[in-house]
Amino acid sequence: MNHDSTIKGIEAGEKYDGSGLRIAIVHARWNAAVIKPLLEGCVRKLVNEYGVKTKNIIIESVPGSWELPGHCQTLIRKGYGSYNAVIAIGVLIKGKTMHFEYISEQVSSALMNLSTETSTPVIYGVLNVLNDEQALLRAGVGEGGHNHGEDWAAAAVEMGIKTKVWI
Ligand code: DLZ
Repeated sequence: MNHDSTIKGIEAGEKYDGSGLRIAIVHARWNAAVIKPLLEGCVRKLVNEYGVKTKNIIIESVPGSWELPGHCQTLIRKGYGSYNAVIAIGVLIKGKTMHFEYISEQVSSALMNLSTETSTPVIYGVLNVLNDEQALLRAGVGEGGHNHGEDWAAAAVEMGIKTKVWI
């Protein structure tokens, strides 16, 4: 029995038009074998399903997940509100030390604070997993996997549009 299989996931909702949006993606380079399919799935969905123009998708990388909040903040501030949403992508895999717990907690809070303080949707594309297998399945690699990068694209477009109405 596959204990990873549950009823989790976003309900299919309204189909949003992302053709007028500018989206920034900041991804970590740690665990690149997982980051790559997540990033590809995310961009593919933004372009093919939501009509976001390739020229309006800005992709930057940082060394690891720890650096995600700082660089997302830089882009939001230096971009002077020109990004309708920022997607932070990282993969944290639990090891034998407390490293995972410290980074995971801090990065999560920092991304949430950044989003609420700047009124810019910051999409939480950080996987916090116990092992490589869990990470790969969530990047759509392997049987029964699902690419969470696609869900982050959907969240970015929906929140980008919803926020645009108010700002
Ligand atoms: C150091 C480190 C470790 C051990 N594990 C990960 C990880 O699983 N995922 C990740 O994104 N980054 C990891 N890093 C790197 C840190 O996030 C950070 O880049 C460095 O500590 C430099 O600040």
